[in-house]
Amino acid sequence: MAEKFVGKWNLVESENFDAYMKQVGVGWATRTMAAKLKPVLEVTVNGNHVKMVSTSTFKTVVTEFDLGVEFEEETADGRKMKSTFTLEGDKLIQVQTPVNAGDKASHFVRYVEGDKLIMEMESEGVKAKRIYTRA
Ligand code: DKA
Repeated sequence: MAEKFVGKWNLVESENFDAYMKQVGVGWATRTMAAKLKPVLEVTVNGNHVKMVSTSTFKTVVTEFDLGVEFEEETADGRKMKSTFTLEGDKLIQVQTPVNAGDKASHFVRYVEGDKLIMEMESEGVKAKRIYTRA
């Protein structure tokens, strides 16, 4: 159930995020700035509808979708993507494919373990992990 993800979460750990950003084409200046950010993520769920708001000093990114339905999103660094989120057991899976040639696809797995929300990120074998705790 997506209800597990509901609430406010603070980023506390980030592993290999720079390598992931480099893989998907984020430039040096944005990577340097993004590495220092501690976003707050707020998740709300209404039936099949999920809203994720990530707030940081860089920008606020709102990702809103129905489970199982593809939608267009723009990443924080401005890449245009098509994403589909599904629930597989307790895991929220996001498959992200680029709209524009040359951009890279990504696969994200989010799950809650105790008071932690874990986000595993992957693009063409380059993996990263972001860990949030309940605010
Ligand atoms: C997160 O939600 C990570 C989101 C990854 C965005 C891709 C790269 C953005 C670069 C500013 O914790």
